[in-house]
Amino acid sequence: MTGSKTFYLTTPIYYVNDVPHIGHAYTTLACDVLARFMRLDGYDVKFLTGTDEHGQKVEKSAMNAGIAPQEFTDRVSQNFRDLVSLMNYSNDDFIRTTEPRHIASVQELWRRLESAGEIYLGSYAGWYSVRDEAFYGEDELTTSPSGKKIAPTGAECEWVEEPSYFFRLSAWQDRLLEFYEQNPDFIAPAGKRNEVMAFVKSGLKDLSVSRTTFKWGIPVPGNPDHIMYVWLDALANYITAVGFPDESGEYARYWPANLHMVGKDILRFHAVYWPAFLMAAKLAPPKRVFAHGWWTIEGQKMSKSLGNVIAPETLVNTYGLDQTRYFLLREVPFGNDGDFSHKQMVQRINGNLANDYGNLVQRSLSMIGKNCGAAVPQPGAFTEADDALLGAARNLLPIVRAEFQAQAFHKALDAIWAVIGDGNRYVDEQAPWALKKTDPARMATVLYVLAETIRHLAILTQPIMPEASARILDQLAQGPDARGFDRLGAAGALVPGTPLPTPQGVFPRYVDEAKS
Ligand code: ME8
Repeated sequence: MTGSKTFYLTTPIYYVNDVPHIGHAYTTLACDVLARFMRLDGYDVKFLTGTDEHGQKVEKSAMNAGIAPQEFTDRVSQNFRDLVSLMNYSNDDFIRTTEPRHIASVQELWRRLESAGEIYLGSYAGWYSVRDEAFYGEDELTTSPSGKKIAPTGAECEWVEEPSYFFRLSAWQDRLLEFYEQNPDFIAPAGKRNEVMAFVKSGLKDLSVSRTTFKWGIPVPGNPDHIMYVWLDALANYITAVGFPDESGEYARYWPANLHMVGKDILRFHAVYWPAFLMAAKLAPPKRVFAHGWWTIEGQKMSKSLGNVIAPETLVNTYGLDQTRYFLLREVPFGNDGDFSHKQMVQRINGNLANDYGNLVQRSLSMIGKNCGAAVPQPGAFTEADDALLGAARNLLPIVRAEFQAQAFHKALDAIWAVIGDGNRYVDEQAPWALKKTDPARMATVLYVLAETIRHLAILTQPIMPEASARILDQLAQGPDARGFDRLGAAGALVPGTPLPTPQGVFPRYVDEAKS
């Protein structure tokens, strides 16, 4: 760890009223993959996830379950902590908004906003959706056949009238637009940036930031009849986790965050409200917000009523952990919506993993095991074909790094798989099994080139598939110190004669039980 290059990235904090599904697993997975990549690339990383435990929605769910909100959140937030080990996430912290550190942080943020004159007391009358925990204007709503007011997200709204504090969001319109202009990478992908800018240009109203008609929230300092609007509370988790209000220590080291990863449903909160709150409190806004797309299941929206909600556990138990991690990030261009289908999953497992990557590793390593005394072979002079393959493997890091920095995970994987394809073609062309009799020295060179190529591939696939990549690196006798990106290229080249363990398959084929 260099200590100088830091990278702070966050997932949304998830509402505890739901059990985790593929969508939650996806967002945190994308962050995990990026966090692992940055650590291997020498960064001092802080990767945060957690749970959003206040608000009317959670209070209602607790009431329905017949227990007190705190007991309810203690119980259900565990589901999200369990997801961490299930999916092999490497987060450095897990924040819960009911923790004392968070309550102190949000109350201080409030005080700063209030003393800067950014918050005033008024009264709110308008439409509110508990499901979205969001206010809507009359013009945004439609009316259902039964006369209910429906938000653009499909959520039902109710009329709310109560005293409320307001944040002067309207005063931030121009400064937000200026901020977006000056920071063209702040919102990604580009299409989403345009949407947010159009929304801000259309005019911002002051935002109601407190409620009085229910109790499950953080009290407003100096006026405990009010609790804070759950989004003000929730967004502040990102500064709480780096020690705010203490602005030395982790805050100085990691803030502003390099990346808030979110789903497209909550982009507005992160790209409009959050930078406005921060700038109003004289704190630095984050550097980037990436809004990824939405998963559907076999072409349909995921919903409890359709009974098609996929639990991450089901995916991991059915297809394997690294297979699931790979599929989710390879199948869909990151940022676009995606569809989960069993057929596509099986195609990816059997095609990309078993036939392409697995086959390259297995046939190369088993030939080395059988024909080179189970040790790294001694290469002779390299031919043009050898240099071409090694060059492609050694050139991967800058390509993959640029794609990761743009959160184009699918493109990073495409680049890695292009070299896997080159590797398989090289094996076919060089036919080391034939060289065994005709030219054993050349066979040794070919197998060395393959082993060295595989070493590069396995180092680079670690962020996506940590376990499978570790098993490949074990088979190349590459210990924990030999797995960082600083070992790519000649620096970490395999040493001829190093004994190797017996090779074992890493990517089994998926066989549909119904068809077997
Ligand atoms: O909004 N496809 O929490 P939440 C892809 N507590 N991603 C999905 C998804 C799907 N079908 N469904 C959910 C909240 N997600 C607030 C956040 S942050 C300060 C507060 C993911 O539990 C996606 O990341 O409703 C989405 O933004 C998030 O879950 C919403 O989680």
